[in-house]
Formats: sequence, C-alpha cells, structure tokens
Amino acid sequence: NKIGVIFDLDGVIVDTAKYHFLAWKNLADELGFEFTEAHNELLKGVSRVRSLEILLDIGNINLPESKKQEYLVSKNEDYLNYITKMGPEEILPGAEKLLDNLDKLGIKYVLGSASKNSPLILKQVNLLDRFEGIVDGNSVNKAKPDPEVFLIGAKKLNLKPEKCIVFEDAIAGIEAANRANMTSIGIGNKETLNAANYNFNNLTEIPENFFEKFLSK
Ligand code: B16
Ligand code: MG
Repeated sequence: NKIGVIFDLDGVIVDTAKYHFLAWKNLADELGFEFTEAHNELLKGVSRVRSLEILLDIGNINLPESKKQEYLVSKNEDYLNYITKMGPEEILPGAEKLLDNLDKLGIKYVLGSASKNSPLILKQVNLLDRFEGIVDGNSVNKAKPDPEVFLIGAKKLNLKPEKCIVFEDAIAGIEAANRANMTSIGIGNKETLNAANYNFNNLTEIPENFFEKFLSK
C-alpha cells in the first residue's frame, strides 16, 4: 500500500514564473515588442525552447536557428541573475508543512519539473536534500504534456504510476500526470485545471489527512 508524491517546481513549490517573466520581457524589449503578464501565462510549465518559440510568435519574429540559440543562452543568464538571489523565504505557503507531513507519514517524494535549473533553485531555497530524486528538463526527451517526466519519477520512487500523486499548476502538467495514470492534483485555478482529479487553490488548503485515502487503498 505504498504511495509516493511527485512535485512540479514552478507554481507549486516556488513562484519562479515572475523571474521567467522579467527575463523574457527583457528579451522582448530588446527585440522591440511588448510582452505582458498575460503572455507569460502561456509559458508556464512549457520548456525553455518552446517558450522562445511562443515568444517569437507573439512578436511576429522569424529568426535563424543560431540566433535562437544565442537568445536561449542570454535569457537563461538573465534569469539566473534573479534565481541566485532567491532564498528559503520564497518557498510558497504550505509547501514546507506539506513536506513535513509527508516525512511524518513516511511517504517519499521526488521533483518532476521542466526546468533545467531545478537543482539550483531547490538549493537556493534549502530544499534540495529533502527530495528522494530530481527529474527535470535535463533528464527528459519529451516535455509535458508527455508523461515521460513523471514516469521517470515513479521509477525513482520505485513505485507503479498508479501509486503516484502529482502536484501541478500547469494544464500540460495535469495532462502529463493523467496520461501517466497517476492521481493529478491541480494547484491554482480550478476552472483552468479542470482535468485534475483534485483541485486546491494552493498548498495551504491540503488537509492533513489528505493522504489517508490513498494509503488505505
Ligand atoms: P528553465 P515547472 C517550468 O517549470 C516553468 O514553468 C516554465 O515557465 C519554464 O519555461 C520551464 O520550467 C523551463 O525552465 O528555463 O529553467 O529550464 O513548472 O515545470 O517546474
Ligand atoms: Mg509549474
């Protein structure tokens, strides 16, 4: 009756979307078009390469491959300037309490994120050592909504997919969890994440006894 948990990073454990926004906006400024917070919503949970494509579409800009590579590097350098200033105070409300609860129950957890910067971000907020493993943008071939990231997570947990519970804030992530045959928990807007098996506005809303029903199955 063992279960395990897989956490998305951006939008679940920390809000790095605001730093992605600043870095992408800098690039859009340089290219001469407006990039808004509403545009940024389209990039949540999406890989870095795909994010650039979406951004260039918004600006109606065509670039040669070499230039794209250059911008991917400069955007990430810019983003890292914000990330390296992060600290534990940026952990989202309810996240540490939830991890404490899982520790108490003996339920293991891994990370399942699209971000290639995941280890650095977890280190900045002092959470790196708590995770049983990290599956991130460096370890997958196919981005969410492909289930690959979560299926590798299940392997790290040594559990069958149906014994895994995924916390996600992005539509593509919920789809990936559902396709992996896992329990999906949508964190954020219930209407947006209506494909999830369970919905909460944020991690503070998860009841302490939430995992009981999965343990007794
Ligand atoms: P990086 P998640 C995702 O993190 C972000 O939501 C998305 O906006 C970003 O483009 C992606 O990581 C890649 O991040 O540029 O750091 O590799 O939500 O999957 O934890
Ligand atoms: Mg996310």
